[in-house]
Amino acid sequence: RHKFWETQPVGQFKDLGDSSLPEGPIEPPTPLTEVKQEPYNLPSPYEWTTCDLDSEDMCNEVYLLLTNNYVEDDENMFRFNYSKEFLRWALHPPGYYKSWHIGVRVKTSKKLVAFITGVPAKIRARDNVVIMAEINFLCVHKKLRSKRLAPVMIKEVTRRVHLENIWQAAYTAGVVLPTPVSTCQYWHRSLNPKKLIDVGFSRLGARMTMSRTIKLYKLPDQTVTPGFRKMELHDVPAVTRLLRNYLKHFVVAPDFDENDVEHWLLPKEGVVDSYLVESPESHEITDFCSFYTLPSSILGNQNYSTLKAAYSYYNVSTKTPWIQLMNDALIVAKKKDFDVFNALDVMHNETFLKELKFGPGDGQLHYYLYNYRIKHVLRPSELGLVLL
Ligand code: MYA
Ligand code: JJ1
Repeated sequence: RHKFWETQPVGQFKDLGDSSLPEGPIEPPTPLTEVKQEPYNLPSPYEWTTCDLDSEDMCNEVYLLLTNNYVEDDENMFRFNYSKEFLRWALHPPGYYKSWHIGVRVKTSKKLVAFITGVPAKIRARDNVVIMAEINFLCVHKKLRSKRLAPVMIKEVTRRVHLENIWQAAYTAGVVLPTPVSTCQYWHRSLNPKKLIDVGFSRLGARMTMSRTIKLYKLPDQTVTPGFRKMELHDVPAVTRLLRNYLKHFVVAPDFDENDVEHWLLPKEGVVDSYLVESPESHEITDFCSFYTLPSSILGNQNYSTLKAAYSYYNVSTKTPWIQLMNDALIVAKKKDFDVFNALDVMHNETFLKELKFGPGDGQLHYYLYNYRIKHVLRPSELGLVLL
């Protein structure tokens, strides 16, 4: 069934019920001298390249490969369209390794035809903080699919991660592989229902007209929570404390320090937006919400080429009720002209999704760990991790 994944240190389907297997690393680290020193062999027309996203030309090549060949929905109507600024941000966190940004070129033409990346992250699994690689942006050009390039790319990124003495990884995928730590559902909140219906992202509900639908999804022009404002650089220590306390509730979650929070959560125009609630009396930071910008190309529509989507990122409520906090997030997203606000059913998101008129999508997201066993499949609400 899974000729490649059966050979890898990941939870296997046959072991799913077996609670005698211990939680933690599946195999021990090997001495660094035993890590293969040369890259894996690619089929002879292709060669490895390390992608420097600081180079405008390289970043453009990666951007175009992903724009034309990355993840689509099950009916091939939409394709993720990560911006260049987003890719630079996603791949340059504190302590990143350039060697983990891996491309494949055609030797003769030098055309970039495949890509995979890792970035380092500290991730807590129950009581253990583990340095891991977060693997993302695995992409093989449409014309080179089903040639078993993906397993070679995964082995090569694994080798380069091992060379940094890191032995675990976290990743997500829309497909089922051996074996999910958790399976999450995408939910969608219409902000621009007319456009969403026109492009086939959503449908007019039964017994609904367009004008009733537009009214249903209307939002106030201004946020309602006193002290709700954009996050600023001086908020990093307070946001880090708030977020660290919140993420303790989950079985798997990032272990963010102030440098991580500055990188991942300080607002970056067109990439990531973060808001917080500062108590007007005590000036305490009591609540936080954030979302990232990930448009999708609309494939084959006469009138529209891009769907502007905001994706819920990390949110914390201690004083402001969840529903009010996230309704304010919807209000700012609407003001910024997003068409839809997407969220997974991770963390405490279930407490606001239905009430705020999110509806379940047709997509799921499976979470995986490499070389780390979690004893039982987790409920999405036990996950405190959002990958980009
Ligand atoms: S998820 C996003 C993945 N990208 C896309 O969906 C974009 C569109 N699709 C493509 O570009 C291709 O279809 C891809 C596969 C590249 C996905 N994750 O080369 P093949 C297995 C892992 O003939 P292709 C993301 O970026 C498949 O089960 N494995 O297939 C996270 C089969 O193995 P097996 C996948 O279609 C990535 C083999 O590949 C995925 O031409 C995390 C077939 O290879 C997938 N999404 O190319 C990667 N899809 O026979 C793992 C298919 O065993 C990281 N396959 O079933 C692991 C940790 C590594 C670091 C460890 C450090 C310690
Ligand atoms: O966006 C997704 N689905 C949309 C569009 C469906 C178009 C036809 N297939 C969807 N729309 C319904 C919205 C509606 C709004 C009003 C309320 C009710 C709901 O369901 C889906 C997620 O649902 N997205 C995808 O399928 C994209 C791929 C997801 C897997 C991602 C893998 C990520 C790789 C990570 O590194």
